Amino acid sequence: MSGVHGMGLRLILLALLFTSTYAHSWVEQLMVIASNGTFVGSPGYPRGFVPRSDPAFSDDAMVYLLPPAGKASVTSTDNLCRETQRKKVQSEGSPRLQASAGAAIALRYQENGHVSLPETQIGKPNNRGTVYVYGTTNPKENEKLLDVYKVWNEDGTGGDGRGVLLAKRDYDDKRCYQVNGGQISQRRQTEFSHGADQYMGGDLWCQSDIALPDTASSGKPYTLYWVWNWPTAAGADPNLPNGKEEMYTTCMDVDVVDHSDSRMSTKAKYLQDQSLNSASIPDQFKQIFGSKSAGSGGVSSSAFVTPAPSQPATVPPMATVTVTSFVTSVKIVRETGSA
Ligand SMILES: *[C@@H]1O[C@H](CO)[C@@H](O)[C@H](O)[C@H]1NC(C)=O
Ligand SMILES: [Cu+2]
Repeated sequence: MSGVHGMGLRLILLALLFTSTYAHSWVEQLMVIASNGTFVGSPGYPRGFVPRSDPAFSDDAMVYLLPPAGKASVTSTDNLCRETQRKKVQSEGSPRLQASAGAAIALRYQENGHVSLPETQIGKPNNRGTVYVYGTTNPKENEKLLDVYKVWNEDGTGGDGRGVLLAKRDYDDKRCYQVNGGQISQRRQTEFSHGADQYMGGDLWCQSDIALPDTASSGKPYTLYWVWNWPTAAGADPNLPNGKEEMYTTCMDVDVVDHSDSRMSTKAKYLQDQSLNSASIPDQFKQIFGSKSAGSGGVSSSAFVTPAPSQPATVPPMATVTVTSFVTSVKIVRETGSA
């Protein structure tokens, strides 16, 4: 070890190398997951989607930060959806996902360093924040975050009862990475290698895998709210002695269609050996099916309550994470302060 001085220098170099690629996250794409765990059909997109290939694209076209800049806390007037996502409007060329009631769906997003470069922001949670996915057939144009977030529940009895909590997921799905020089990315590039594809390039996008309720009516849109809680713990960052609230959302609709082929089947079985370009996340897939095959009735609404069965062989235990690496040792110091 070259000591504290060398470590500090390395941190600065890492920061310089990676700040330009640093951006926040939003749902880039929705895919239906077949009963073998593979994505099928055509992608769907959030409301008002601006693809990265669009000349009008910038992070600002898709990012929605809460509380808004300049405010310390979320308040009752803060909208859940960014202005361009308050109405059920799609951009040309970026249609809604088509899926049947009960279908499993992957909400795909880019980690942009939030998983692979934990040293760039201190005091963040070990799981890189928690994603809450809410569903409703009765959305409001001016839906308020605090009427939904941690209010709607899996039984649909929370708050005004218009919606349900479909899933609660770790932001880090334990596979995803941005291609960069950080040790987490380097390790995952080897462990979860895949051919570059038209959407992800060499990166591997993250997922929140959920299931639509079996009761969603065909012929109608079903609304999903993706809410990522990414707080800074108090006391971790000298510049933020009280910590910081920080959340991001994406609002989207799915056209519920009557296709039996995208309906989840109880004889679903995850194919262990499949291309990562179109594979759902095994443990999230099992959580969805665990509650389905258990015949709980509520199905997706209770998906996350069912304990995840033991991880399949393709997901290495987290114990393989090296604790001797620079990145990890810094992370451990910071984790002691996080919530
Ligand atoms: C998984 O199932 C889908 C839908 O039935 C099928 O199109 C696909 O080929 C299957 N994947 C593999 C790897 O067999
Ligand atoms: Cu960010």
